[in-house]
Amino acid sequence: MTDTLQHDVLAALRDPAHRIPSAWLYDQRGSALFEAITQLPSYYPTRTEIGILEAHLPAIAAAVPERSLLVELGSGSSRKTVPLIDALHQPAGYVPLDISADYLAEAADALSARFPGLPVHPWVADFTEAFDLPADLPEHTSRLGFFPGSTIGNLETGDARHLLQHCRGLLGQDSRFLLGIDLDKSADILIPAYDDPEGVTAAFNRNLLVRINRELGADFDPDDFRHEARYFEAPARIEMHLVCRRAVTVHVAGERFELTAGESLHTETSRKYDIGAFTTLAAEAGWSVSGHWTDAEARFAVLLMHASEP
Ligand code: AVI
Repeated sequence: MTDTLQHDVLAALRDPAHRIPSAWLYDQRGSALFEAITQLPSYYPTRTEIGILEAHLPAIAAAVPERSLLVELGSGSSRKTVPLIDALHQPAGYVPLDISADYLAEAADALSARFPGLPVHPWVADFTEAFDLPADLPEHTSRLGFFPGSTIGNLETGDARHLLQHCRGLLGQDSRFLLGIDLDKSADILIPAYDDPEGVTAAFNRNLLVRINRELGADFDPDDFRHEARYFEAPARIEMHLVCRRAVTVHVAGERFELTAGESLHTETSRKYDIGAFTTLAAEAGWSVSGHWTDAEARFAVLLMHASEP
């Protein structure tokens, strides 16, 4: 783990784009701060997606065969998973996938307690790489992938296509995939969602420097960096940056780096799709969109996809 963080941080500091993969934002404190972000008034995606699911779960569940196996990417917040399992017709089992074994065990225990008869098979997997499913799965008719939260938007387009393709292979013929995407919209809504007046997203972003100091013995002063959310139009996305307030010298793993005032570390990209563009991307990966639902203001969309014939 440390080796990979070190590799990614050194590579980012040596390269002028200074891009650090956003997965590193999620240490224990980062995950707690992200959870706090999902409750902020300006961060609309979580509550909007929950609203869409609440309104349309009966229609979604009706399109999923009885005794399907639910496979969730990221062991998720029970605020989305519990209502989905409640709505599905005799789900055969639940397979939450997560990179964090601790978080996974907690989420799986909570789900098992809530649905005592449901086989739950937690599975440690990094879905930014190729991954497998457990071998000892309960009998099922077909598989339903679930990837809520618009987390797919944090992947580069090519990586998103690969992940969808990989899931198509893992979930198999006649499978479905239920997925949330954040839609493009005015910067007046997007910027405050990623730069909230409470400063929680700024703390989430700066926590990455605290993590790097702790795990790599680096000497970043987080106060030297200002959080910035930038909106770009093509392709539509928000980028999070940590901008140097002044010239900074930093030491990481025995290497010394000079950053100038205004230079920034790019810590996350959050793609904002339109349904047509995402449908094309999904089709390239073997999925056809069979239904989509949005909120009244078309901020967020939930897509149900069906595996296309090979
Ligand atoms: C996890 N992911 C979908 C969030 C997003 O909106 O891109 C991460 C996040 N970054 C800042 N706020 C939320």
